[in-house]
Amino acid sequence: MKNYITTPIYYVNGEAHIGHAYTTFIADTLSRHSRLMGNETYFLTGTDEHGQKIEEAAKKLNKPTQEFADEISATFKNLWDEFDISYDHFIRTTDEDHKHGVRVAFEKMVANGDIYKDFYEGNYCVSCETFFPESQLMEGGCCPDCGRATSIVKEESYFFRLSKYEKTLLDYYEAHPDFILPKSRRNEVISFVKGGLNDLSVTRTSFSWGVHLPKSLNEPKHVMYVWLDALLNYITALGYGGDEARMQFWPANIQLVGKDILRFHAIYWPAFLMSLNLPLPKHIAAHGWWTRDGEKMSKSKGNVVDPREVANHYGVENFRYFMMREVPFGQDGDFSQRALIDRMNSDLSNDLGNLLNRVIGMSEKYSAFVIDSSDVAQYHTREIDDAHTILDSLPHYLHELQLHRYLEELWKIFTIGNKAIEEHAPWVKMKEGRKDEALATVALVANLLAKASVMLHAVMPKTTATIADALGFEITTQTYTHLILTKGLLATFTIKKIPPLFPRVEEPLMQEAPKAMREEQPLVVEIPKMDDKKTTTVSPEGLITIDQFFQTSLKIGTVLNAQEVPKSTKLLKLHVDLGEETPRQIIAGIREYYSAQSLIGTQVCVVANLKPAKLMGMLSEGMLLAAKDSEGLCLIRPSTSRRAGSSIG
Ligand code: ME8
Repeated sequence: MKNYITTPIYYVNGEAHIGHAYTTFIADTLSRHSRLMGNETYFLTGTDEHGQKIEEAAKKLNKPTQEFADEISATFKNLWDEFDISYDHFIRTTDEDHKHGVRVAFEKMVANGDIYKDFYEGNYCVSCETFFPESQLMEGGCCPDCGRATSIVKEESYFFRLSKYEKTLLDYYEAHPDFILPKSRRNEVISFVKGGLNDLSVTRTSFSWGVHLPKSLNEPKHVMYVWLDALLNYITALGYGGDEARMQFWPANIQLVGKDILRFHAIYWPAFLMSLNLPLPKHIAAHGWWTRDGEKMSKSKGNVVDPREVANHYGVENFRYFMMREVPFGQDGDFSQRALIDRMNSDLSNDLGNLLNRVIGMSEKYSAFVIDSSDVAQYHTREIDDAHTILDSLPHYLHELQLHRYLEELWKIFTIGNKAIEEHAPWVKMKEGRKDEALATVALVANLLAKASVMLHAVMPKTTATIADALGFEITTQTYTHLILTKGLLATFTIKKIPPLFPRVEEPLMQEAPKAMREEQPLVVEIPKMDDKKTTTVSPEGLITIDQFFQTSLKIGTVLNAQEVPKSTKLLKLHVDLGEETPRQIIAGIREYYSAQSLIGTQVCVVANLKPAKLMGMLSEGMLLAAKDSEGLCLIRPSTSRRAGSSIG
């Protein structure tokens, strides 16, 4: 099966906030799940770069518009790359092949008789790039969507015959009850269309930052209305109007949007597609808003939460889990660190983390890290059956995009596991000499963890890969088929001991003040300096020999404890296990990037043979390896956990 999944393309009038991250996380989750099931999947995201709003934002900064768009578009792409978003294509509406595709579509609409020329006069909101009829304006002529002042615009314009599609659209909604998800949003679209559709002005002459009309029309003053240009990205990304090989992914399966732009996607977009004789997407799915103190978060209001900051402090996958688990799809949610911490401590640390630790611990004690599933069927069919009743119900929630329910149900698998351990108390059975029974319970729980990890994989890809690695298997389409579809067990597990995956978080880790209000401080990483006199000679080309390299002892360390250094904004005091008798004390200048709490239990790379130095009166017995660029600093860590003291090189 082919599965095409899209996010909106985001405006480049400011950097991404957690609202954008939310849509993108959901699309990434659906795409990863689809791939895991073996479907041919295409996941599209990108940036929307034309229109008066962008032109004005660039002007304010005295920058050429293209340069401004390049910069902001790159911040979105970099963030998604940093978050490991598995998009197949990142489209920009300033891409030449997109502009070409838009012109081809426009010509086709003209040829179909759906476009005509006239004059437009109306109240235009630049921020929303939308005309509003007088009747919809708020007091003082303000925009009903964003509350800003609108201005009267009269200009020559081409129009799209939206009114012609009124009845066809209503018939379509009727015949496809799950075209708009959640279903609760369907009525609002239907009543809007029933209220009557005016033809849509689809070109502008008042500014020039947009796709120019096809040469055949000889209208150099006109540029395309930004929403026509933007919506068409979903097909130009597949090569529409050019190399159309990827058009086989059309129609899209799920087009995710925020509720703010549902009207554009559920009314204009289908009408454009009908005009182009293309099939409509299967679902337009609109989620709610993330608010801050009850207000919609938006770039223009400046009340945004920075997703990178949340991810740096709490971990991107914990953050992702939280967003999907906390708020029912379609409803609004208020972002709070407290709610995130509660989810991490109760769901991740208590339910999932503890269960994993218990399996690892018991396998170490009772069976030298090897778990055999041979006796599970004899002692635990009930638990396995219960788990499969839950697993069987999951596709339904995914189909309805009820991700919070999906996760809520999935978590019941951990409850079954934790309960089995309490009820069957393997440690008692071991004492009583009933080793087979004890080991069967451990194997039951290992299998439950394996099954649940497979189903959690799309939400927390790296975390579940680490869990699978600790249990000695890999999450693939084959293991999905075996563990979930054919309800199989893994015959044996060879367990790896790993540090706790979800250390508890006690206090909020981020400062509450919005980003813009915080004092920017330059980073000075205070690290012990090499003793100059001891530095070995380096060749004129700056090359060193392998022996010189090996004079540096690099080791993996596990952070046992971490604290803020009083009176320092930059330093953290860590105690790091390097596999030696006593842990090392290391003073690191990383406080602006990492909270003390988030480091405990994690692994770092340490320069272990530096001459100890004193920082703010405290002895530092090593240095952490980190990478730093204009975006910030990140610690270098092993990709899977290693024994403390393992040498690097
Ligand atoms: O509308 N809560 O771009 P945009 C949840 N370029 N999601 C939010 C959000 C919030 N507070 N704020 C934004 C545009 N979003 C057009 C789209 S598509 C052809 C053109 C998410 O940068 C949500 O998905 O304003 C919303 O629909 C989208 O970002 C709007 O991003």
